Parts: sequence; C-alpha cells; structure tokens
Amino acid sequence: MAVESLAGELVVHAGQRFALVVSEFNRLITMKLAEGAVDCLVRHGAKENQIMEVLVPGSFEIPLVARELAKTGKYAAILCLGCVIRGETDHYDHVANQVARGVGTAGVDTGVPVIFGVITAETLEQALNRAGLKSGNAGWKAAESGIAAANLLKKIRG
Ligand code: INI
Repeated sequence: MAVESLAGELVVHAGQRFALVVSEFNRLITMKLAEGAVDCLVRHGAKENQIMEVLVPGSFEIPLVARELAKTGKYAAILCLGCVIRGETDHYDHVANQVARGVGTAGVDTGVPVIFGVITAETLEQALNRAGLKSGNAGWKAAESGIAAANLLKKIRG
C-alpha cells in the first residue's frame, strides 16, 4: 500500500532566516552548540546573513526571547540553545521545566518552529558529550530539526 507522505527537506532556501537564542550560562557548552548549529545551517545552504545569534543570560530567559523573535515573522525557525546541569543548581527542575514548557508553547502559540536544543544533564561531562564530544552536537541536531520543520510547514501551508 502506498501512502502519501510529507516531510521537510534539509535545504536552507534563499530568503529563509534562522535565529539562534543562546544562553550565556554554561557558555563552555552553549558556544559549542551555537557553533554546531551555524555549521549545520551553512552546510545546508545558509549564508551568514541568514543567521541571527541572540544571547540571553540563562536558559530561563530563552522562551520569552524566542517567542518575541518568532512574533516578528522574520524567521523560518528559532533554535533555542542552552544547558542546564543538575549538579550546579538546586533549582535545576524549575529552570529545566520552565525552558522546556516555554519553548514548546512559544512554537505552538506563534506557528513558528521553536526548536528545543537545550541540554539537560546530570554532570558537566554528560553535557560536553552532547555538545560534540561523544554523542553528536545537540546544536547541529536542533538546526536540522529547524530546517526540516520550517520546510514541512511551508508545504503544509502551501
Ligand atoms: N541557567 C542555565 O542556563 N543553566 C543552569 O544550569 C543554570 N543554573 O545552574 O542555575 C541557570 N541558571 C540561570 C537561569 O537560567 C536564569 O538566568 C536566572 O535564574 C535569572 O532568571
């Protein structure tokens, strides 16, 4: 049985702009995520002037800024890049839950793909592994998701 199928291609088209919202907290990790995301966007066809990087103090601030960027209508997708490490805070759960919920609702409420590229880890070592050391780079994966989601939505909306 052949079913119709729809997916977003991994190509950055001319005119598509992407915003990265990057937390300065745990910059050792988050700058690697940003590098991975930019690398991915460029390898899939983006020019530098199609990428905007916005720095926020910590992951807690990501959702509000991502939502405002989405509301401008200028971006095909917003990539949220942060790192919350349990060992470093007794309010880990508050920060991790707030950023996950806020990123999700920003996308659903604005209709712009707002991608969750926030590492939540028990230790710095785990976080480093997910920022390109061992288990891929979560920033690269976020960029791939953003490109695919943007192109999928373009098809669905005609
Ligand atoms: N922000 C992070 O991005 N990661 C963390 O691990 C973290 N810790 O450990 O506290 C963190 N805290 C700052 C927070 O995101 C806000 O910037 C701050 O609470 C001001 O609202």
